[in-house]
Amino acid sequence: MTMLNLRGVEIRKGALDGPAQARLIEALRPVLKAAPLFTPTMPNGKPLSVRMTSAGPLGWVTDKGGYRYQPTHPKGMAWPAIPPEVLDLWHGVTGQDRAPDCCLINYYGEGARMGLHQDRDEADLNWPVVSLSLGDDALFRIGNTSRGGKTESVWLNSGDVVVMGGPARLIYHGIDRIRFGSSRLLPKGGRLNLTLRVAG
Ligand code: MD3
Ligand code: FE
Repeated sequence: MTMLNLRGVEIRKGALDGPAQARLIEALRPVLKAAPLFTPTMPNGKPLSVRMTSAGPLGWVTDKGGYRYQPTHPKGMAWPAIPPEVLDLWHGVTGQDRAPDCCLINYYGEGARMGLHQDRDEADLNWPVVSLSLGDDALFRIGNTSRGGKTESVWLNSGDVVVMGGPARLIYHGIDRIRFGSSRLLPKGGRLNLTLRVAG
């Protein structure tokens, strides 16, 4: 495994091998069945290109009511539990005893992207965020703790883990594009990104 540190954002290239990635996809299958991906909309009504769902006591949603963490899927049911394989990843990477209460699942189909933003909807911003990339390659952009200024980009591949802690926790970041069809991990192509957080 090779490690890269960009502005305090720790990128663990190849943290999960092929079989471990396949096991995670299997573990996520019932989660996606219980809590189907939906298309979130910005508070202004504009849809995001990324589809989302969550696992755990809290999930992140955005709609005309704004951005927030809530205990239910937009269709009304509780989010499914975070699979043990995913919790193991969090504990292994962070060394924290406390479990995350949110696993946000982002799905990038062809042409999907995520604009530069900060993650600051969590109650305590001192907890780290752990991200796992599965499927197609994605061009990840890292900026600064305030808007504007120079940015740096790095390709994230399937099996890469990103850890954001300390001052890097408040860095602007986004996904410019994916290389649709670059991986065969997901039968329909695209990219799944899991972000693990202590949100509540
Ligand atoms: C750097 N997701 O869900 S994951 C998000 O690939 C999000 O779907 C992207 O940004 C994705 O909020 C990027 C890597 C990541 C996640 C959170 C961060 C990088 C971060 C928080 C602070 C700094
Ligand atoms: Fe983010």
